[in-house]
Amino acid sequence: MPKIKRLRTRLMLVLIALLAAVLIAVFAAVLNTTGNSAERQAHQQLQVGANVLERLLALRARELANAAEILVADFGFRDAVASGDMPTLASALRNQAARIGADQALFLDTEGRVRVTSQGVVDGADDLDLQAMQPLPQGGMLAVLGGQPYLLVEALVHAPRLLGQVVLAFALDAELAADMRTLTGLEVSFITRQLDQVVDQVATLDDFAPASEADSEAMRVLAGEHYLTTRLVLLTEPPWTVYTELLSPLREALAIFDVLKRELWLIAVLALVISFIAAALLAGSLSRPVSELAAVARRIGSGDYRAQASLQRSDELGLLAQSIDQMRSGIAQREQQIQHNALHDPLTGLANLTRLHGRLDESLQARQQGVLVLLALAELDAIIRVHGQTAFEQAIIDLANNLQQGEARSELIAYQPGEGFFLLLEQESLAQAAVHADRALDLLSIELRMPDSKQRLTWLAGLVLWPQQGNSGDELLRRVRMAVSSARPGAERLAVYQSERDQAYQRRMQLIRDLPHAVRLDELTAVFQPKLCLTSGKVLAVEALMRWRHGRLGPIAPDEFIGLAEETGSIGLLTAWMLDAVMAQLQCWQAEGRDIEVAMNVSTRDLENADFPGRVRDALESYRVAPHCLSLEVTESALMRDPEGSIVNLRRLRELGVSLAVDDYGTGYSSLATLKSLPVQILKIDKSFVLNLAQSADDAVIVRSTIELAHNMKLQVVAEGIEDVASLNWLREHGCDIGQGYFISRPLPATELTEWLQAREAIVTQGP
Ligand code: G
Ligand code: G
Ligand code: MN
Repeated sequence: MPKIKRLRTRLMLVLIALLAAVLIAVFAAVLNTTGNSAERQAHQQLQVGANVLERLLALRARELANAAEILVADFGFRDAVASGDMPTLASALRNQAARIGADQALFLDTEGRVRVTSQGVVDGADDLDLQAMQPLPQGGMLAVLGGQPYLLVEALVHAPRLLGQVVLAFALDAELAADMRTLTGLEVSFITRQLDQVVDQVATLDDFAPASEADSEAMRVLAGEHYLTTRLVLLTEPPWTVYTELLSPLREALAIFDVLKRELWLIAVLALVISFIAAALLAGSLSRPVSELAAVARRIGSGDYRAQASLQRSDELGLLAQSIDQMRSGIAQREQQIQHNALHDPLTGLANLTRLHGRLDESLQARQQGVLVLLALAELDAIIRVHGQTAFEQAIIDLANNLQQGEARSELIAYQPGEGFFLLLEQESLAQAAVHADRALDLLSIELRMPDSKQRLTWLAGLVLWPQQGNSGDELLRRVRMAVSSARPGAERLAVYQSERDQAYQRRMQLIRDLPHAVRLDELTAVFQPKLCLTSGKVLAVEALMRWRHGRLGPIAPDEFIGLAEETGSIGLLTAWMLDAVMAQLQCWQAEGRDIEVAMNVSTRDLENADFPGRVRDALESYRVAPHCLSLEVTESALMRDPEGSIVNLRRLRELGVSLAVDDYGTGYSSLATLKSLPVQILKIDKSFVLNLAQSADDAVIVRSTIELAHNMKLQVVAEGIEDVASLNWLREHGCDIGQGYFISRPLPATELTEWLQAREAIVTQGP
């Protein structure tokens, strides 16, 4: 937000600063021109004033001159002069002076002495107190009389000879100054100086003080007022100077501009206020939609796609709003897609495991009950292998549609590649769900038609009930998988989860996980069980059997882990380990000079492996063990599973000189013909027939015929599982070649077995 605020204030500041600059410029220009024009006006006024003064003096001079001429032309006056009638002269002078407004009227005799003035007859004869005199260009003279300036005119009195002269004087006094002021509107002063001493001064201004003579500055300040001045010199006769100073007050000239200035100020203030408001509005109109858009963008960012950037504007901001709106709907669409993808299987469009998981958890939380069904294909790998992934996926899509149409009652149908379809049946009992699942199985069990083949798909169903059989989505999923893994094609195609299986399953999983590490962790050992030759009573052979002591679970029976190793492919590791252990033990016994045969068990996986015979040969060579000391036992069922496949390896093993035995004979359903075609020399009758031999007539029949049969096929017969002396004797009597069983000895670790053998040999050599 601070950015936006700055944009707004910046806009306003720029606009107002611009306006202020313009106003200042206008003000400066106006002040400048008004100042100039005021000065010019004042100047003109001064010029006019000066002219007026000159004219006034000229006019006065002419009036005085006329008055003087009239006076001296007057007969009576001349007569009075001639007769020396002074009182009459004085009265005539007074009358004339009064009539024309002269300040002085004088009569001077021919000697130039003052005899009569307008005030009266002068006693004696005074010289005129004239200090300076200079003719004026317009006529008349300017003179300083008694330290005061006067305008003088004279006229000679002839009667007919020159009798004297009349002088009229007009003072440049306050009265004249006041007249001038009225006429011109200027402040007027008359100054009389003797050198730089002001001898006389009159002025219309009270506070007037004359400037020094040198100071000819045009502008003066008097009593706080500005004046433009000009000086008009009337007389210069050193040491006397008379001049007039005219002052034109600028205030008046400027006063007419005051209104203009006031109006200008008003306009400026108004303009500033209006532009401030306008700028605020404009800035607001820019920044408001911007912050609106920013708010919308923020809401979109936080995942709220309902926020609509709807600015009804046709400018760039409107365009931006439109674009933001498009972006919003685009993002919303894509996010919806992503959300959909996250919760749905892309192939079928059904819910995926994540969604199913969520729904299960929800249902559990809501304390509801229901059944989860997993519908899995029985031979998934084989079908994909045979028909190809594409055809399989097409079939799955069709099946998904079938299910959706036929399974309207299911709350949720999910699909997980590699696993199958899940049905979530809420509020259903196990029995209802079973019916349901069965119908779904029928829907799914279609015939897969290929151009050259067709195959009916076999589906299995696993069911788990909640909340009784699990209280989390995870647990339910794990258990429904377990349930389906225990279902079998046919009557058992529907399996409900059972908890004991769960524990067994867990253990199986752990064993499968840990098997590959058993070798590295040194958890395997080999034990050896003697095989007794029933004719000679000697022990010339032993069977090596593997033992696994699991780090956490303790001893694990081979019946449990060998099968798992075969299923998961770890058997190769175990066989390799066993081969090593057997060879090392054989080498050991050879070194002791004990000539003994060791039989080890191999699985079908080993026989399927083309490298296996080579490995056996290498082991025999590297341990320098004679091949006839090694015997390999293969269970009958393993042999029968793929006789043709194993036969090549069996032949190669046989060619090495190793002897081969059919183990657990009687448990598989081997045909005599196949048995005959295999390169085996030994047949081991399964212990299930031997354990109860002495008691069971049936077993006796089987064992006896097996011995006969084997002998007919030139095979050596071994009976394992001899647990009592009766069985041993029975077998000896019926021609069995070799016996093996707890009665003779349990499987023993190598050292114990060696001791056992030594103890036995001691008895045999001593003789029974
Ligand atoms: O002796 P015991 O009950 O542990 O043997 C159980 C089964 O495990 C027997 O069928 C036996 O053949 C098999 N078995 C024991 N050791 C090995 C072995 O090293 N390799 C294979 N493949 N099977 C073995
Ligand atoms: O590989 P084969 O299935 O042959 O392995 C022999 C199995 O039989 C081994 O697990 C061994 O421990 C077991 N066994 C050997 N002798 C007897 C016996 O007398 N009684 C019983 N119950 N099992 C035996
Ligand atoms: Mn065996």
